[in-house]
Amino acid sequence: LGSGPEVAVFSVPSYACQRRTTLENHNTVLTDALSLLAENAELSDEDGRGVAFRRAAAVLKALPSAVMSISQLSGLPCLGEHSLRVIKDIWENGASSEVESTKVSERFKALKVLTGIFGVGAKTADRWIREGIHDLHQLQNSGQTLNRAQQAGLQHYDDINQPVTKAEACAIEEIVEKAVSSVLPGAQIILTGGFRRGKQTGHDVDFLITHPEEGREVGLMPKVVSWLEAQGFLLYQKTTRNSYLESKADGPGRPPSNMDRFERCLSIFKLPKMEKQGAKDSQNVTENYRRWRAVRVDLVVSPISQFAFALLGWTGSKLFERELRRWARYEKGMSLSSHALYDNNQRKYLRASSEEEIFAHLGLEFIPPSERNA
Ligand code: DCP
Ligand code: MG
Repeated sequence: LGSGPEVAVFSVPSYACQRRTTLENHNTVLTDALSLLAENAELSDEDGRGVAFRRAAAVLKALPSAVMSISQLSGLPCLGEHSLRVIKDIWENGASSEVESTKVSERFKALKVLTGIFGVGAKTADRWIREGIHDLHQLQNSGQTLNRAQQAGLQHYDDINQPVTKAEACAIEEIVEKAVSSVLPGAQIILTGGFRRGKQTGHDVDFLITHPEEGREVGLMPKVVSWLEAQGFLLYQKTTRNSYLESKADGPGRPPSNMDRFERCLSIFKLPKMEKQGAKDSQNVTENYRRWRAVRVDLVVSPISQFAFALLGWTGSKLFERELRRWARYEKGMSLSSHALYDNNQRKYLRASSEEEIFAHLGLEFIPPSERNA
């Protein structure tokens, strides 16, 4: 690795929402390392450190080529002392000792396994680990009471931890489309999340549902869920109702949290296996042979007046969303959520019927979904 002045110095703006980040990543060794440390921090209730590592990884993801020397990094934003130390370690020794020791640590491995259960977050996993539970076997023998989500999560653990393919996402889209058009003709659905950003796999499938006439979407979710249930497509579902209007009592521009308040259905789908997969599986041990597999699916219903905000908020990536909100607040004095954009200076909500308009309100160049992979 050279360090001569002949190597171009990279320059990127500091907010991820000011940058174009495609899925083409020229620095995967470095970003994988930083992402693992971010994940470990997030699982350890150290969100601040987690975001710092995520931001550092995102800067490297946005570079047009592989980093060849430390001098190229000098002008880059978001690379703190800790992240730089990790990068240097990888350069000098081929690997980061911190990353390698994290990977093999019992605590990290246990946190990964336990939070791999749908319905189990970092807090629950941490409590179980303190009680001596490190894996699924120990959990099952522990006598811990599991809620309905966790029971379903445990039951379908292997399926849910196997990445969802684009083909499976499309198959589910067809099913949901049929459900939605059966219960409310004219209603529209759109695939959001990672698949909208062009990813070929994901941990779940995210959909946004709306109707072009405001108000017609009210009561839609229970009908969609009933249709899916009657057709045998749901292994688990939990619907939470819309609570956005209630939250307005909290005052404009001060959302109680980053969580949005749409009517939302967290579900586990029973997806009939597709031809190719069925064929592959039939060679496996017969007791594992099933004609379906479990897939995590999120459904969200939005009124058309909030649709652009919901679409922007549900397309991700998570860091891109976080950066949009940070940009809005600190650079523009605005509050952005998946429901609305509030201008604290003008003391009014700014309407938008497309993502393009929201970027324009925020004074940002429009970044298409495929370039929001920060
Ligand atoms: N999101 C949100 N509020 C939530 C959950 C998610 O605003 N309570 C947003 C941020 C995510 C997007 O929705 O970018 C989709 O969430 P996922 O966790 O499914 O993330 P991805 O789809 O980007 O990743 P994956 O491909 O792993 O599913
Ligand atoms: Mg997703």
